[in-house]
Amino acid sequence: MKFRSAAHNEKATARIGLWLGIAFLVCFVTGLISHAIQHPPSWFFWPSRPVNFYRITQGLHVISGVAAIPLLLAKLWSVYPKLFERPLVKSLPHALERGSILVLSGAAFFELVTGIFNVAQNYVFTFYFPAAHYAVAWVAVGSILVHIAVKLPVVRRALQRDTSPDLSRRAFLRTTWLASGVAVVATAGVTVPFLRNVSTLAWRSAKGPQGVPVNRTAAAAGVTKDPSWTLEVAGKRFTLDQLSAMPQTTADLPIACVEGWSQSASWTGVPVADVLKAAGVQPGAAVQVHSMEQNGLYRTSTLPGEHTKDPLTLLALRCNGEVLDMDHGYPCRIIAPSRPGVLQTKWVNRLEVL
Ligand SMILES: Nc1nc2c(c(=O)[nH]1)N[C@H]1C(S)=C(S)[C@@H](COP(=O)(O)O)O[C@H]1N2
Ligand SMILES: [Mo]
Repeated sequence: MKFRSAAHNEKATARIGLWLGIAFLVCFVTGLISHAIQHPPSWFFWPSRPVNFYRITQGLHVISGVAAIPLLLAKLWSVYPKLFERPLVKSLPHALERGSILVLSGAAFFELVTGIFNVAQNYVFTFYFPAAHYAVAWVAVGSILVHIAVKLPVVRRALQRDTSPDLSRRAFLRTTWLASGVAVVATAGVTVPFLRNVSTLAWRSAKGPQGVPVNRTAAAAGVTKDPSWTLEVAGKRFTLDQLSAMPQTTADLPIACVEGWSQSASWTGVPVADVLKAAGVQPGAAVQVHSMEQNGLYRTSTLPGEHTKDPLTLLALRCNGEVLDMDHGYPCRIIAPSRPGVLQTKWVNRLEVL
């Protein structure tokens, strides 16, 4: 079969492939960062500043993933006649090449589809999302590298060849860029403030109490108001009145959920460093944060020393000028700069020094 349509043309394929490669690279690197912060290897260090650093890397992760969807579809469309070429296998290198394309397409689809379901908080799949999404990312990147190595001569030829201006190829490319751009603009408002009102497909534009969305409500977490609540820090106990009487810090800090939304708010509370000091703990100690939640994957988190030292790492008592809503973690929660939302533990009742 010979396809003569402009879409099925090496130059178009190579151009789209280049952009798809860039989108996947950004997505992969930002994904690795997010994974490392949540499961830090011993050599890993994540700075607490700038305060929006994680918000930006995670925003890029979601945006590059969304942009990759139209690019992947266009790329497959531009090569699909080749996918049906006969004979299926001509030689060993040819078999490897085809095999890697099969693995690559499968892994890429898996990543984009599970990612979209995840940001939509639609956990239809039975496997554990983070582990599967992380593992398949390596498969995708490995097969992309094989694919690039195999196709490099073709790509070079295609991008260098001085073809006469081909209006229908340009139209195909323009449609692809447009589709990618529309997909990004329609969703990026979940994390980019000035697009908030533009992104009609944003999965999280609904505001929660105090102007901040809620990921897990107190009811869902099985947490209720406890009049006898105290905060235990290295064996010492603090009442809410005692915490409220300590010097308070107010700062604009974002919640940047790994599920792809982020939003800044004004938080007021006691720096964790001050609470640790009041309990006689060495500054810069790493801390395990515990919450009143009994079950649930996110009822505890670890605050590394870089974060407990930072004067903007707060045990927040107030949000946007009001006493913390029950759903935002009343009586107190962690809000630390440049940290995934999943580690901003709510309903805190104990800081355990590690
Ligand atoms: N104890 C506890 N804290 C938690 C969670 C949780 O399930 N349990 N969810 C986390 C997640 S995933 C996010 S994104 C933030 C969201 O905070 P918010 O609901 O106040 O917006 O809280 C974090 N803190
Ligand atoms: Mo989250």
